[in-house]
Amino acid sequence: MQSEIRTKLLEAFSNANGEFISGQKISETIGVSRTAVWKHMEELRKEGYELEAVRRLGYRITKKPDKISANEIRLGLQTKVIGRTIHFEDQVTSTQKIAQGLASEGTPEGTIVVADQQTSGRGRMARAWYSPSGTGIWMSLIIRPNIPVSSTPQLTLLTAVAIVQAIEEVTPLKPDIKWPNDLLINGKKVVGILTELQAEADQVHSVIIGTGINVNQQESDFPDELKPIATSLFQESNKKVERSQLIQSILLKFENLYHLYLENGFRPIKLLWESYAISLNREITARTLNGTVKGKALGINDKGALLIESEEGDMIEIYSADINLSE
Ligand code: BTX
Repeated sequence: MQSEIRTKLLEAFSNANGEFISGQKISETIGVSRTAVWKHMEELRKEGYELEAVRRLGYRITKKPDKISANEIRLGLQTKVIGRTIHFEDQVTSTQKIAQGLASEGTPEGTIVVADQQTSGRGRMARAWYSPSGTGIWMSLIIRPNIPVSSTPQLTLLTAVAIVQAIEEVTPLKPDIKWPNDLLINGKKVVGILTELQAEADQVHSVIIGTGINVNQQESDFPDELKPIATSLFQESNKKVERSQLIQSILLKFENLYHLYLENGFRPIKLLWESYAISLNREITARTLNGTVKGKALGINDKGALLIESEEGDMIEIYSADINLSE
């Protein structure tokens, strides 16, 4: 009951778009007494909301805490499918693990799993992803596209474009994409993407796209080994970013690009991706499970693989690797 009132209250403020709403109107809309409204306002204050109360005008929210919850993400979310089912937890081992369980149980397409903190966040090839509380976005999205397994790397690239667009919308920053899954600002990693599949033969059951974004960390918040290679949106812009707002923007950008992809194929996504990529037309070293390739990155093909012209002059397609850019 309590949380239902809270949801309605936040919804009323969200619909008011920053304008004042009278105590009377709030009490009518959510069906509680004016004394109860006042008590709930006090609760919101304790949670870190800043409220302005003006006689005769009523109340308005002037600042929301940077706290993420299912409600914060849902209120004001403009998508139709993506992010419409939200699983939020304060602490999890890995949102990927929870998303895999939900995907097997048949959760609707577009379900997201978001946590404030991960204790065993993971990157590719069993590497660890540092995911402390209160500062980052640790999120897994479940989708069920009707595409062959071989096309699924394209979704990592699509996600990277969606996140760049969202960061550009919410902050003054312009991240670069380093193939296949890193977003960098001033050469340091601010976002990592991990795409995992549930598939059988060539039939994709679900694709689970994990996104880790360093949002409000200061340099001292990173462990020493990450300080030289990692950064956050706050470090780069000197402005705190409201995580739920960035999540909403990512979900909307993703939904739009995903429609474009399902209707028109990978080509438009490829063009967008290339416009943000820093690894193209440069000498790179790609470390793959099968060895190291040195050469010039020429572009990506229609499957999303990186095309490298090796030092020996061969054209090589790479589907998974760690890339070093030569200076
Ligand atoms: P990756 O394998 O490309 O990158 C992992 C490497 O990045 C690590 O070995 C380390 O050097 C560095 N690293 C670790 N933590 C951070 C960090 N917070 N910021 C910058 N660099 C870091 C990238 O893998 C894919 C990461 C996906 C993370 C999301 S979070 C939500 C979802 N749940 C989950 O367990 N993983 C995904």
